[in-house]
Parts: sequence; C-alpha cells; structure tokens
Amino acid sequence: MPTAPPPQFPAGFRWGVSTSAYQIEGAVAEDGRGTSIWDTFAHSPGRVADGSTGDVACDHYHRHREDVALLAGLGVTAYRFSVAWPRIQPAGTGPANPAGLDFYDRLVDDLLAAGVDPVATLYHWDLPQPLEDAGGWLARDTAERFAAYADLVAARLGDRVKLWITLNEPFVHMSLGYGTGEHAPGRTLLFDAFPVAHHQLLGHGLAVAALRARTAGPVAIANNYSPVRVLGDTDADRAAGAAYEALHNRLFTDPLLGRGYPDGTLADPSVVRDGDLATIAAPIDVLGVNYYNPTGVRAPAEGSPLPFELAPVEGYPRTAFDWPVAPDGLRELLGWLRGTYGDALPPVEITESGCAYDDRPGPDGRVHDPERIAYLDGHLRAVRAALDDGVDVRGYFVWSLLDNWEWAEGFTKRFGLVHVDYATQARTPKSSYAWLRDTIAATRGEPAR
Ligand code: GBH
Repeated sequence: MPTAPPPQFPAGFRWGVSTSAYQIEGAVAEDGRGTSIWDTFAHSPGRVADGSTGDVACDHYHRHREDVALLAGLGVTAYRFSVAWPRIQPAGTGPANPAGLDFYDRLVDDLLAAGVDPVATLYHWDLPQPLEDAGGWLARDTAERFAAYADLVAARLGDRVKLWITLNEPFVHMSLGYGTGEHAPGRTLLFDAFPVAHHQLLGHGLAVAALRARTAGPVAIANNYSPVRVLGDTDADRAAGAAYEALHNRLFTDPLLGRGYPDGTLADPSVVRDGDLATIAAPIDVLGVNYYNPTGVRAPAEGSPLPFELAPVEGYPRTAFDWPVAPDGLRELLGWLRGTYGDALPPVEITESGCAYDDRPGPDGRVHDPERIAYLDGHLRAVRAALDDGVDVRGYFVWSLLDNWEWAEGFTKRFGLVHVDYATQARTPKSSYAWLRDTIAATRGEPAR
C-alpha cells in the first residue's frame, strides 16, 4: 500500500473513469438498437477467448442509475462513456432512433444531477454492421456517415456534454480490426489496412465540424500511445524503433496537428484527396491520451512482413494481461508528446489508464486489489511529474469503472474499480475504489469521507 501523501493537482483538474458502450451496456436487442460489427464478431465461433458476447455484459442499460450512484460515491468530476452508434442509427444511416437517444439523454441528466460531467465518446469500435457490409472504414463514405451520426447526437446532447471525444483509439481499431483480425470486423489486411486510418481521421475531422456547428465543445480525440523502448543497439534496431513510433504514435497525431502523414505511410492521392489533410487538422481543444505500457521494439527477423519486431520490456511487474506496469512510461510519453509537437500540442487529458488483475471476493465478501492501488498511485505520480516537466495535463480517467467485457478476452480480464459478479450483476467496490475516492478528495483539498 502506498504510504506517501497523495500529490496535489491544479484546481479544476478533471478526475474521471471511462467505459464503453458494448463493453458494459448489454440490451443489444432493445429499443430498436441495430447490430454492430462486435455483435457479429462475438457471435462468430472462436473469436473470443471464453466464447462470451456482450449481449448482457454488465447490464448497464438497465442498471445505469446504480452505476451513476457508484460514480457519485467515488467523487469523480467526470464520466467518460461511449454512445453506441447502432442505437442511434440502427442501419448506420438515416434519421435518429428516438429511443436510442433517450437512453443517453437520461444518462446525461442523471450524471449532471449527481455532479458528474458527462464526457461522450462517439465511436468506441461498434460500427453498425450494414456499414461494414458496405466496406466499413475501408470505404470513404463511412467518414461522411460518421459525421452525420455525430450531428444527430450533438443535436440532442450538445447542450449538456462537457467534453466530446470523436474516436477511441483509431490505431487499435485499424490494426487489430482490419490489420490482424483479432478484433471486429476481423479482417487481415496488414498494411493494406492504411485507408482505415485515413477514413477514421477524415471522419474525425468532419465530426469536429459537425460538433462545432451544434455545440460549444470542447472537442477531443482519444488516441492510444506507447513510448518506444529500442531493444538492441544496432542501426537496424533503431530504424525498427522509428518505424514503430511512426506507425503507433505518429500516424494518428502528425496529421491531426497539421504535419500530414509520416513518411512511408499514407500517400496515395486516390485515398488522401485534396483538402482532406486540412479537414483532419481542424483544431481540437484536448488531446485524449490512452496509456497502458511502453513497447519494446527491435529489428525484425529476415523475411518478416513487418519492419519491426515487438518484444516485452523487462524489469517491471506485470498485470493479469501480462502488460508491464510502467508509470515512468507515462511521464516519458507525455514528455515525448510535448517534445515532438511543441506548441502545436493541445492540452492533454489521460482518457484511459488502468490494469487487469484476477480480482475476486475474499471470505469476507470484500475485493482486495492492492496491485491496482499501487498502479494508480504510480501513474498519478507520473502525471504530477509530467506537470512539473511542463506538460499541460488537465485530467486523468481510470479504465474502468466496472469489470466489463474485454473484447477478444471476453470476461477473463477484470479492469474495474468495482467488481461485477456476472451471474448476479452484483457490484462490489474494490479496495481501489475506496483508495481512489479518498485520494481524489485529498487532492481536491476536501476532507476524506
Ligand atoms: C483500450 O485499449 C480500449 O480503449 C478499451 O476498450 C479496453 O477495454 C482497454 O484498453 C483495456 O484493454 O502486449 O504489452 O505490448 C487498449 C489498447 C493495445 C493497450 C495493446 C495495450 C498491448 C500491450 N491496448 N497493448 S503489450
């Protein structure tokens, strides 16, 4: 257990937790919701580790009041959720389904009544299946469709959402969804998936314009980043590190911040058309940073289809996902962003940070997760150090409020501050929930409850 007093953060620093629609909502056939690529994928044999689906997940669709009460008890100032596109437009196009909007309308009102700022992500990977059937993010049309959907959500929620996030982790969606096939829609195009990067970014830029027309903002995107640790000291190792950095950290940031695509990535003028880069570089108010761990990179073996080889970084404890617990990587990453983009870097919020452990109730019914407390303590101190380094960090969101449906890992990985018994849907706050509640109170200069 950490014993040092919690670091202090600037007044107005945003304290939040994050979730996403398909991972928690369930109720996949209710109130006119359409099918998404994740429904299709999860229901295809062999795609998900435990054969589970998000059909019920945490049943949040029916239990959102209880979940908002958990947020209020935690004392967070913000809650990042995602809007399920197939609830709003079951076929991905056309007029809004009012019942779909009603759900988020109620959620937003409940959050505001609880003193929690709603932070809405428009797209956390759940593309309406009919749009995938028309080419998915390989099709340029999908970018236009996304902006039309953004407009419908903004028209209904624009007066109350406190931060808009267009896309979640477009790199992961491209690489795992369309590159390697580990995620929906399960395509295996490797580098032929690059148009998915461009069309997501174009969709982001068009959605920013739609949000600006309807709302006062602020507007962000949530990218995942990983500081690159070059393993080995040959020129080939360093070149591999640079290639991975361009692909993972710069492909979705250089064009957003006005630099165009990194060399050797996207150049085809039939994909990247005149004017697109200006649309993509529309100013954003916040850069959302999802951070999990650093990545070890070395030169690829002869004949590899990739220009790098990934390897675990050693010397850190590991989570149940086997990811290294490396808070120093967060400080390093924030310094890299500031050093690379300088004054073009907007204020940053850490929109996801978290860890999976094999948490389960003990004989006393409580769930003790000291590893998660150590994880959060370390990462908060890393954010404090980055502030001292001069990086403008405005918020920190823990992934996640609840144990939930972890994509290709199904229910086998528990990221929550709150334990969920999926048989009964009972929510049990873990010891990390109490620790974070007290830490937030202390850093906000309020007495611990
Ligand atoms: C996020 O993605 C998602 O936004 C969220 O929905 C998800 O539930 C959450 O994180 C937890 O997974 O093998 O050591 O190199 C995270 C993206 C990509 C981060 C893979 C870690 C590999 C670590 N992740 N990456 S390692």
